[in-house]
Amino acid sequence: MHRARTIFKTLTGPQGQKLGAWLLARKNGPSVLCVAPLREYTTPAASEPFLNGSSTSYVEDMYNAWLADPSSVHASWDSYFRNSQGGGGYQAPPSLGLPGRNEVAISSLLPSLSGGVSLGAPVSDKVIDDHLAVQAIIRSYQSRGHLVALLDPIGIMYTDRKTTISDRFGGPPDEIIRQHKLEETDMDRTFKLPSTTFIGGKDKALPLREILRRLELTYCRHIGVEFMFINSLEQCNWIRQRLETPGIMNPTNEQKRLILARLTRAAGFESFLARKWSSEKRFGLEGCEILIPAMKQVIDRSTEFGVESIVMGMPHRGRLNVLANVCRKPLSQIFTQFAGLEAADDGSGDVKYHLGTYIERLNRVTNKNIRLAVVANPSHLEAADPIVQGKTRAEQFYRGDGEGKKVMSILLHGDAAFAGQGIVYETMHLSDLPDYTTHGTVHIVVNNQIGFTTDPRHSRSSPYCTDVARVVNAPIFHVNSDDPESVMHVCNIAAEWRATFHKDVVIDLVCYRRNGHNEIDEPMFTQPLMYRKIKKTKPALEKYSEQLIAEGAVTPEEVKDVKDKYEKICEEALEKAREETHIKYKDWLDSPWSGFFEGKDPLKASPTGVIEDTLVHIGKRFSSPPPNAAEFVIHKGVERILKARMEMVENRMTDWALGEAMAFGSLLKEGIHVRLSGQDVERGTFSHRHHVLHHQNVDKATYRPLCNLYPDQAPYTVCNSSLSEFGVLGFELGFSMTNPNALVIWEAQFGDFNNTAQCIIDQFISSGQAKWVRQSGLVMLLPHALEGMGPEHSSARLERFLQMSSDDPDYFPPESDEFAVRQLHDINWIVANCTTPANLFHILRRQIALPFRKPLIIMTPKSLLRHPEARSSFDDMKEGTEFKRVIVDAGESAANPDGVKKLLFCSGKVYYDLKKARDERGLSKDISIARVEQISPFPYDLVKAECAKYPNAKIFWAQEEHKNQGAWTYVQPRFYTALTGSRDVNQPQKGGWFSSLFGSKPEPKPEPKSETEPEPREIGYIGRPTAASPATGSKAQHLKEVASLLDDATHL
Ligand SMILES: Cc1ncc(C[n+]2csc(CCOP(=O)(O)OP(=O)(O)O)c2C)c(N)n1
Ligand SMILES: [Mg+2]
Repeated sequence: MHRARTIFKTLTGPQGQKLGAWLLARKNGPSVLCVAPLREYTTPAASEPFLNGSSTSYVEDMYNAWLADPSSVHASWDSYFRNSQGGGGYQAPPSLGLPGRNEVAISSLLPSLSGGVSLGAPVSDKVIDDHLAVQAIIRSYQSRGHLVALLDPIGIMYTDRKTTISDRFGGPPDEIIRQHKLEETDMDRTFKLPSTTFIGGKDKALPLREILRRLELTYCRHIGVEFMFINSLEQCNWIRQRLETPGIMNPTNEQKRLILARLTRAAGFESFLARKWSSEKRFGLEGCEILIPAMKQVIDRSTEFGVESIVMGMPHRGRLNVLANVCRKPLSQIFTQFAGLEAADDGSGDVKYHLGTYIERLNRVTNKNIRLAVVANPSHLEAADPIVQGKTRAEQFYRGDGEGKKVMSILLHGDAAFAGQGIVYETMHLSDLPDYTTHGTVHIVVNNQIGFTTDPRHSRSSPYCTDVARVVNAPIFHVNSDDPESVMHVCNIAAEWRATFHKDVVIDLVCYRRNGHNEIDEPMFTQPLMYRKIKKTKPALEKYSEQLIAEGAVTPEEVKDVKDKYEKICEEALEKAREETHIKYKDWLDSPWSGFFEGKDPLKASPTGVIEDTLVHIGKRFSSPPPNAAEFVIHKGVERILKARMEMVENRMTDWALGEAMAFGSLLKEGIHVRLSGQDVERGTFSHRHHVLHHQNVDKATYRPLCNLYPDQAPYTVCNSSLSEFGVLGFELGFSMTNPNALVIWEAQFGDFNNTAQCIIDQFISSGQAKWVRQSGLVMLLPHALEGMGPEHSSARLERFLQMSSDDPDYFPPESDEFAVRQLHDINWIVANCTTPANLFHILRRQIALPFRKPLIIMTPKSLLRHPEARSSFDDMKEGTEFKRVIVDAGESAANPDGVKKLLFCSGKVYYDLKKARDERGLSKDISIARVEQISPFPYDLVKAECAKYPNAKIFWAQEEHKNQGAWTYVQPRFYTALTGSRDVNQPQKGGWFSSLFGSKPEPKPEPKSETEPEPREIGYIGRPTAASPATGSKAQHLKEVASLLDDATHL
């Protein structure tokens, strides 16, 4: 109803309404709505009386041929045209507009239109109105034909929020019939076709009946297309041509057999699993088996257009089938996942319908090599979308595939998730941004008209689940998944669209879910009517087999043969799988870094210091205006910044921005691509960076100093992103997965905004390696510090990152030269809060120097960006220097450690406040301050040594964050371990299930045995009390809190 009502409205415009109503009124007569066999519309108009509208093109052809060579036409035409010359006989037909070559004007059709008006007579208003009405109807079909298209294989009116069963099958509703004014005779009048339709083929005019029939069959049968919102006429015409041209959808028998074979495999795979593991969850594809032939068609066609590598993302539904039948992952590996075997390699693994894969193989249809990757994903629907895009973009970038001709992405979606998840929108908005585009993605929606137990009418407010794609002008092809040939047709168009325009396109496979949400779920609890219908619906494979047998394209024996052969393949694979004793997570890796790990000592990092010449060179280039400074006008403020930078370089000093630039520049020099992405990163939120200089008088004229350091340097990408965290952080994570030899950095505008990307942090960054043996060296820069700016913009929620760190608070690893690197190797990510530009320089460079990759989370400063003390000398960055996990006090306290009464540990910006207060209060001898720069993994060894150095000092952790926030809860037990050694808190379970799983802990250190042995030293807390909010909104309160913190810290 909803769709029917909408199409009726579109047939408005005074005449359009009448004609549209007429069309629908004829349900008892030879209705144009009665569905003729699909391919009949490709036949030309039935009758072509001499000189009626549809044959005028023939006359014109003759005339043109005669003009070129009179002897080329029949003598009778020769005589006709000869007599007509100059005599007002034949002339190229006029039209209301300016007719193009070979176009037919309305007036030339007058005899057939209005019965007896002579040629050359003025065109009546009625004729013009009727023509305009016909044009409006054609346009209405193109715009809204999809609203009445027969898209739903189970006949549920899924866009209607009130009724669930379609009444379209009962004929058009009465309210549409009521309005008609035109008579039955109008149906045989011939109308000129506008240049915006291709339904005529070579015919430039058609009888109205035929126009409507062809439009119905194009737009209202099994394909419903939304494209008229696209602003480009070229693109609209492109689509119209591929849908409307008579004969465009005529698959050969060979193609039909291929579709059938693929459908057989898709269905065979699910039924094999169902039989072998009937109680296992697999999120089968039953009801949408067409997905497999569809994806293969998109891939085949894209390969023909030159694509060599496809990165795919998809949810649970049909995932195993895609791995098996699209990627052709060995079936035995898939079946092994059902056997409940232990893993042979590291990691905690994931369930089978989340794992990724990477396959390189020959495409048998195109005979070209193709690489297929399915990115591993968590249960969180759609979260993998930006990851796929980032990975795709990176592959394009490193291959120099600037237009996306070689690498492309395909994203699969469920109908409920596509409509419901905001990340879909965020990802869509990256699709056309210069530094984020993947030059077009083919989106395929498995639209089974349900999400778990929820109907569309309760899960979305839009008519279609795909409406989000309209924001990027992507054409949307809804297609009835029980019509395999229509599905293949839209797949071809989608692949060609992507290859032609390099823009996103959506295929909405309208299907059903034959089982419950998973195989052990009962759908009748909640969708009884729907499932009654589904039970009566024949599987698509059965329907299509019958169709092809009836057409004579295959024999029943062949159908059976294909089925049996696949069954045999599955059985053999299962036999092989049974021989396996372990599963290997590495078999499921989506981004193998071939060659990266080979030949490397896994515990040896390269040095991070660089020679002074390099620092000077980068510093000077970074501080210089564009080489053509006379013409390139930069802002006076930027000029001053550059000058100040240059002075610093001349004094062998760096501030924060210079330290960062030195890290980037030196990596670029070494051939490492650096990519910095995030909101306003080019200038820097705090206007400290200025990596892109803007000509003050010329639009788009920019200069990027770090791109111009060395002639043979690696590329530097710095790009302002869309205002998205979830999408962009995901994208950069995907980017970082492609090439280990790149430093990929995402910066949050303020650290607190990372929480809108929490899913990427939880599901991918912190746990990605454990679940999917996939590494990433992604860096997150999160501005963090309490600067009196209120509750927001103060906290990047350091505590959350630390809480998710996987190092054991009770375990002090064995001390050795490899202590630091081994800790890094074993942990899930690194969390740091640096206080000097030199340490920032080293920690960024260390990301690449390590023989493995770990995500790095850095709390970055705000006020420290310009703090006169937060500077580093070149001496701290030169060869032989390295990242300092802890920066110890080298001042007066260190000179006489025994006299020190208080040892303060802290991290980040608060150090400078503590130091200032201490020095101002004359306590430099009494209080020593150590900075923990790398908080996780915890520097047990250095903390232990520092505590030992000050035997008489009381030890405190000082932080500016509230007690339930910041690093305190993370460091507290670890200080204890640093001071007392490992503790076995698992002791009660010793020998139990957990210790058998994770191995037992080292023996605990004995408790002090005698009264003479000292009690372990305690660690005290100095900082704000617990609070619900990260910071106060009152400046006065903030200052009071700071004063109190400093008083506590300096109190002896
Ligand atoms: C972000 C998120 N929220 C909730 C869920 C729980 N969940 C799993 S499947 C599902 C229904 C998905 O429906 P749809 O997208 O239509 O896919 P289908 O299962 O129908 O193929 C839900 C709600 C989830 N996996 N991810
Ligand atoms: Mg669904």
